[in-house]
Amino acid sequence: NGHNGNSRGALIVLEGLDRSGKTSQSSRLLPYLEGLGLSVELWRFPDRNTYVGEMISSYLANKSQLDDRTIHLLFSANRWEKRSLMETKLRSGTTLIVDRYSYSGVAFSSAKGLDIEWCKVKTCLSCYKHEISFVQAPEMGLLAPDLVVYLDIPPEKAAERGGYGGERYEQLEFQRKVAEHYKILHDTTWKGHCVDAPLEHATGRPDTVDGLIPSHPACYTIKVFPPFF
Ligand code: NYM
Repeated sequence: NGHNGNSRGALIVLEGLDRSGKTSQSSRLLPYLEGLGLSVELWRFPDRNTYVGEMISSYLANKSQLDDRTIHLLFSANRWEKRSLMETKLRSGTTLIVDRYSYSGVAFSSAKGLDIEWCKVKTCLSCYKHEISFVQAPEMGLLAPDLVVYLDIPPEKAAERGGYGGERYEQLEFQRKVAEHYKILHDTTWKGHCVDAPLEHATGRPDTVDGLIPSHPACYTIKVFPPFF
């Protein structure tokens, strides 16, 4: 019923480690949702097609060096530059499946151990734990997802899948840290929220996760989280 003019599209986010299967899952989810008669688009962050995205891409390819905070803010800026188009699409009834979003921003940057002092200077809002407050702050005001699916895979298994592509961050040791930080997000920020199936308002299908591949070869479990912002 995404086409009746009144209902907006749903913002569905897929998160997980590198090689966790987000791309396979999103390309599976797309035809599934289209089959339900919805208008759907597949997005991903970083969006490398913008000027900011080019800077990110060059950093990831080790062709440029950037301070950890700088790249953190570029990832966030890359979401901000797509925000209004995102809102327009959702309001016009298009459902967006987004491969990575703010959760990647938080998990990857905090896995690098961003400076806690700067974090304190930037926040003092006493609403989030200091370790993650700075990295979350630039995300405030972006559109909250209706559904966040975390593809939980052991880092060792992800590393076995056809190897990493050689970009920055694609190393087992670092991915282990990222997994820990996704878990910290889950145990702190996400804790206490309850899933109220907001997708129901958006598409009438609270069970959209059915479109994913639960028994995808390898061993992740799919966790569904509510949005944190
Ligand atoms: N990444 C992605 C971040 O560090 N912060 C972010 O905010 C986002 C969206 O970029 N290793 C990292 C995760 C990945 C890398 O993503 C490139 P992909 O999905 O491989 O294009």
